[in-house]
Amino acid sequence: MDHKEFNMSHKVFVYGTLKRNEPNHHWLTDPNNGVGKFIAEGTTKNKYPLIIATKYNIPFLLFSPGNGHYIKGEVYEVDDLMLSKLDILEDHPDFYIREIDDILVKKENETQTLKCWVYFIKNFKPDLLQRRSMDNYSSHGNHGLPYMESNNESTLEDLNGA
Ligand code: PCA
Repeated sequence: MDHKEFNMSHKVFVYGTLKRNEPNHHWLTDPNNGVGKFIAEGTTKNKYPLIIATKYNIPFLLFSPGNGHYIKGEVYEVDDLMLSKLDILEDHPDFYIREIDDILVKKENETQTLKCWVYFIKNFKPDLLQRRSMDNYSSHGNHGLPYMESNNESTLEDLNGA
């Protein structure tokens, strides 16, 4: 076994712009960011609200377990460098907060539970729970709210109601 394999010790479940064909996916495939290896499609074991919010149409998984939907996404195996790059993109822990959660993955007719890192929003104004939530994000969906790049700081206020 080579050393590269040894280093790939983190699993990350992505549900938003990091998925394939979404606007931030290139972060996971850029070799300068380290290793990001697609493992499987998966679904959260818990329900959460997945919404699009702020004027930049950013997808957010609200940490409100039991509300919303079982969320569909993709599991990647990443190395230390890639995890640190994703933390920069998501501005963890100031914007998104990375937490371990159970992700269900189908493998040869069996369902496995994988412990994965997931980027949640924990500090949000309660009225975001009233928004329409979805189970499968795409920037190009028929919601008509395509993702726009932003400076995370400028959107924090929007989210917290601060
Ligand atoms: N990027 C991360 C969190 C939300 C987002 O747009 C993801 O795809 O999981």
